[in-house]
Amino acid sequence: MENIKSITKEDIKEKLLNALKGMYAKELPDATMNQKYEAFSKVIRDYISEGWLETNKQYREKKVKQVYYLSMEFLIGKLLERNLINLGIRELAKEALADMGIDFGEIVEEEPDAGLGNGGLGRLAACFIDSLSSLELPGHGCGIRYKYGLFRQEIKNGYQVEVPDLWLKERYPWEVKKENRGVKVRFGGDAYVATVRGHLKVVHENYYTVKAIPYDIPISGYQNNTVNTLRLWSAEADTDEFDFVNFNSGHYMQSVEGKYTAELISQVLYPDDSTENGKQLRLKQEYFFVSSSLQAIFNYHRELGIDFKRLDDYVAIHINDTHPALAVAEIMRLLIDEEGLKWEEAWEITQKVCAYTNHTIMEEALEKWPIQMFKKLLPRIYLIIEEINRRFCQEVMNKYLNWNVVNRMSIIEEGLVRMANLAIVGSHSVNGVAALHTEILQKKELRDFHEFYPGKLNNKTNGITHRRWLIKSNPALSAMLDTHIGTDWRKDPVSLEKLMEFKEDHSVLKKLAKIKHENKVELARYIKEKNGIEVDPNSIFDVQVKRVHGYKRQLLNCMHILYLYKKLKKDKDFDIHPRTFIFGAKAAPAYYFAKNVIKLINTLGEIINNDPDINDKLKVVFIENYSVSKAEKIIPAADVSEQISTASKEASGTGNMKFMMNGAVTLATLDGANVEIHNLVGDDNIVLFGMTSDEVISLYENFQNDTHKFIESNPEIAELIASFVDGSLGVVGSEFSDICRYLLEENDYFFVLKDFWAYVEAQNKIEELYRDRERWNEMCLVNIAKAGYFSSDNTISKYARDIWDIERESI
Ligand code: T68
Repeated sequence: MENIKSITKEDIKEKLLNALKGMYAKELPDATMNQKYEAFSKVIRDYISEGWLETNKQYREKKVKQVYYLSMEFLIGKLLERNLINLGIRELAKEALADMGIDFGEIVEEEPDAGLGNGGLGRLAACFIDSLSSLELPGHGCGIRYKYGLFRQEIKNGYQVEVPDLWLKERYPWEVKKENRGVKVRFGGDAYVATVRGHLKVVHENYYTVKAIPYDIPISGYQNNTVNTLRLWSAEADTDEFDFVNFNSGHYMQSVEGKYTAELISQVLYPDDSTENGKQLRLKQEYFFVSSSLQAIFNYHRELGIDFKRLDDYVAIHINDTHPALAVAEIMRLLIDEEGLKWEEAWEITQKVCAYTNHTIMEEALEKWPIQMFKKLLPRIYLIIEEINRRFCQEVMNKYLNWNVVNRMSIIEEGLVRMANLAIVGSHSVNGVAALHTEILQKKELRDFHEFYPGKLNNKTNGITHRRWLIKSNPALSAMLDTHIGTDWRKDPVSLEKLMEFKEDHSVLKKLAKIKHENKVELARYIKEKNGIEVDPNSIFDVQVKRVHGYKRQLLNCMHILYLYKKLKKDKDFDIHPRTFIFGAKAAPAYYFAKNVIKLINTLGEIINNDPDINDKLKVVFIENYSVSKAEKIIPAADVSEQISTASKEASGTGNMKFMMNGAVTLATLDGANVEIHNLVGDDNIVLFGMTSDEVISLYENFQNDTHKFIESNPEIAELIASFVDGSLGVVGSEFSDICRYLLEENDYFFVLKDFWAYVEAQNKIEELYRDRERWNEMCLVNIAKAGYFSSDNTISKYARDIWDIERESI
């Protein structure tokens, strides 16, 4: 790999020694591993800084249009090795460290995982900023510097226990605090329209302010000079305001709240994935980072001297899910209150600047805020939203002359502010994240809007960065690809397709199988070390890693495992290829059903792994604290990728793409991006099962409480459910009460039972295919070859062209 900065090994070594001296006054032998990691990261950051300065300089001088990706979450994971790869010095650095007696693996392990996200949505944001830099596109991330990221999961006696994630315990070498770029965000107070010196003017007074301090993280591109910025905001008390504004005006309680609760805002990431959490602090977080990001963007462009009436020539704002939807109102506020524009002018610009991505159709994830709470916390913003809504409803009424339609589309309705409606009305583009998802939005969930704004709703299928999910996590496969298809795929992942030429080449197929096997050996070693479980790398590694949720149906997987177990118990000669079922999953702390599923997985593991009758034909492993780094270890070792959500419910999925890129075979429902995987690899290279989204949707339309009947006519299923409560799993009957309630009282809302037999059949097919190893290896090859389509570079190129209208800028 070329080393673009002409960095030498000697240079690295010298700089590392100097950094240790400068930062800790230590010589190498006395430094702790953490000090070595921090000093080494500082050296690497300095290499990146040159490009960072240059990138910012060029953007500023040329006044290029830049996109700001506003997201509550950036699940970036570890950065050190990523940065080395992008600088083109991974091997060189390894050698330099080895010369100094430092193990590369150990130093890399020292880095905390920046877990500033829940799951897919946050990881997507991380892949997107990675692609922006690698494609030399001017684009940055804006988010929150949570003091505590997603909780760390410990498993105690089979249960999930949540422990705070102290990722900032030591200093974080990748960030740069920019004290002088801080801004102030206003909360509370009173806002009203008044006549000031004969003019109508909006007054906002008696508010308290919170200081927002940016911490910038450089996001380097792959072997180019572009270094964009991930800007994360941290909340601090605004002591000036405490003393002078609120206190003197008699708002004692507010001032105290302002002072002592300010820091709470950026304290912790909400651990709810795909569910709404209507807490006031959450709304505060949302406005805090939206307002600070936009104020900083406005300050920057004011310094540049641009005409704000042409803001859309310089700026694109992306609203990642509804969490930053307040951007619509905040831009209006800044344009009207600060820049003095008229409403109509401001509105036209706001719509041109904003774009919104929808990540779910799940009703419970759609953010809605009670008016009273909203008004109290953000009175000026509420006034703006009211006016946006008044004008919008008028337009809808003019078109349809129908109150029902107005009520359905209104931003404020039934005492609630609907954030999705605000985002849609205020944006020029609204996109879904996979073809099927977008189609469902167009035909169902957002049908009224699709009709009202033809062309606004579009699809951008998600993607993943092949730099982390192949180059970094699977070096052996990457090297093998270089040998056979050359290195073009590293910069142009679609050219992975060249691998298709080798579809029938036995030696290439064998090499692929060998790499997979070695990755499995590695994972088996990890499992032995962490879980104390012996797993056989020759067994099928069948993996489901993702958040636990009813719709993702880990329960279906568990019921199949139980089914196999029971069969083996009844018939010791039952011939199956040995399987290792691997799970990794966090449950939202208050989602009791999900926690019950974790307990079930661990209970199955306990009983099956230790049952001599099973003779190692089945193993069940739960990998604690699933995270980006764990995913990097697990995914390259998977044979089977479980993507078994209830059709129509998983907007896209991105894990599915990572597995595919690493040569796992997808076992899937026709949901989210699985549909596109199927289209790419064809019937022969994926195993599909279950109801289609149309079938599921029509079942929901005529939902029948027929679960009991179904169980009665399926004695085998009845037997499986009975074993949850009859003590045969070695735990008391009440242990799985949440699961039983879900199946029996909530009528199996996600159709685990209805899809059960189809799933069993699909699993049999997997087994049959795996037994024909040549055929299986061919499937792996096709999956890798077609995975380039899902590179986030591909996705981001489309966002840049169709939504943001930004161009490549070589540095
Ligand atoms: C996921 N959504 C989708 N939400 O479920 C997944 N939600 O299908 C898709 O691939 C992915 O987004 C990327 O588009 C989420 O991950 C959240 O994490 C979330 C977080 C807070 C509140 C609500």
